[in-house]
Amino acid sequence: IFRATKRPGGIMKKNSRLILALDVESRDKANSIASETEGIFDAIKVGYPLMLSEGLSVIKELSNIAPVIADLKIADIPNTNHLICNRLFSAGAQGVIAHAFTGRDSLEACVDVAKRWSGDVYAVTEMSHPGALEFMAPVAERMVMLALVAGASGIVAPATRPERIRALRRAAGGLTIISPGVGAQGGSLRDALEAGADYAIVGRSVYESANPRAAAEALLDLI
Ligand code: O7E
Repeated sequence: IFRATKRPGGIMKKNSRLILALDVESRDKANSIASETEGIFDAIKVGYPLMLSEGLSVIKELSNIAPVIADLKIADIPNTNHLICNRLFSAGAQGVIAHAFTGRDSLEACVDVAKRWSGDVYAVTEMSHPGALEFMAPVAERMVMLALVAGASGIVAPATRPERIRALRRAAGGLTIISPGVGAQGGSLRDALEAGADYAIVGRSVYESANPRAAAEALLDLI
């Protein structure tokens, strides 16, 4: 049952291997940080904080600066997932984040829509916070297998636990691994990349910095 229908690697262009998590709550702030750091990040991840504050139109705006990954951690029945993904891709997202725990049919619904838009789906397996050890970590490898079977482009694995990135990389084969938890949550950029992450996701340590461009460049220097 684990015959993979994956599109390994996805379509994101691998350059700096850094993704900016833009969890600010105003369009102006988002645009100014994205512009200041233009050219550094391979993608910008936009989530609930910015989309609930400013609406989906921020996706198109920011995608003039870098490809946008819409992070609503989609976790519903297949039909609803289908509708959500269509909204996000038609708003200009290049990728979406979906939970894997909802099961194969729900994840496949996201992948079906993504394929139509030539976009990416990244499946959440094990999250970076301590609470992820309660329910997610024990079944994370199974969720990676599900991501492979469903045809996702990649998975999300925790920079706070590089040994888990290593284990999930073994299960994930050629899937792209994007990894949050660097900086504010205590994870090390180098350790995450060395453990097998393709990209590190960085938020507060850049957007809360007095000089976001310098903070981003300092990360580049570490790679
Ligand atoms: O801690 P920061 O400020 O560097 O931000 C990390 C970002 O990654 C933030 O948007 C958070 O919601 C997200 N994230 C995690 O921190 N841990 C996870 O396990 C998963 C995500 C996430 O983005 O998942 C989708 C890629």
